[in-house]
Amino acid sequence: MGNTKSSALSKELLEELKSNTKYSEAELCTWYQSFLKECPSGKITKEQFEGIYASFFPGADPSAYARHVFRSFDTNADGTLDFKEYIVALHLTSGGKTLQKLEWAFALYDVDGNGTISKNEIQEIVRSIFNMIPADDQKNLPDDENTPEKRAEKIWAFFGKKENDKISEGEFIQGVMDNKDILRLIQYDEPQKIKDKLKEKKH
Ligand SMILES: [Ca+2]
Ligand SMILES: [Ca+2]
Repeated sequence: MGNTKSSALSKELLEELKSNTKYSEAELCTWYQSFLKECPSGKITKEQFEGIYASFFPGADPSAYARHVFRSFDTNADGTLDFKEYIVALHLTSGGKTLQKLEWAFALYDVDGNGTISKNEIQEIVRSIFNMIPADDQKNLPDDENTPEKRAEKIWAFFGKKENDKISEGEFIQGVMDNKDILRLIQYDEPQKIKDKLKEKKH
């Protein structure tokens, strides 16, 4: 820290990020500078990440969802998000390709990271999403998806699974691609707003 090396992106990382995202070299370099300004250590901790979510959902409890999102972005599982993981996250949630987004969604739902999704894992993520929906909006949800249990049940039934079955990554991606209704049920739309706000902050 503090030396000139830490304030510049390495060539390797720059090339890697350029080829894996839609961002230009200039954008990446600018973001790296603001990233270091906000996180001088070069890493975002889970607490900081939860704090960002909390600030965008003053009337709700996004902490569980934020923890799951954090886990899904922390690809090397070291408990922090470095610049690379942060940029991949930004790319995925703002403009990534559908397939990449669905791979990420699978990782989000695969809570224990064992490569399949169980019904419990669906329930857990859906519950964390519900914590972010204001009570007033929950009242307007359709009757068969207005509780975490019902919504999880609906998703599970769509995949045609029995209670103790598992959903593989391939099944998950294909299923969601084939059915826009399931896509709507597995996601929470609000994070796009968060991304927009984060982007505003950068300019
Ligand atoms: Ca990490
Ligand atoms: Ca799993």
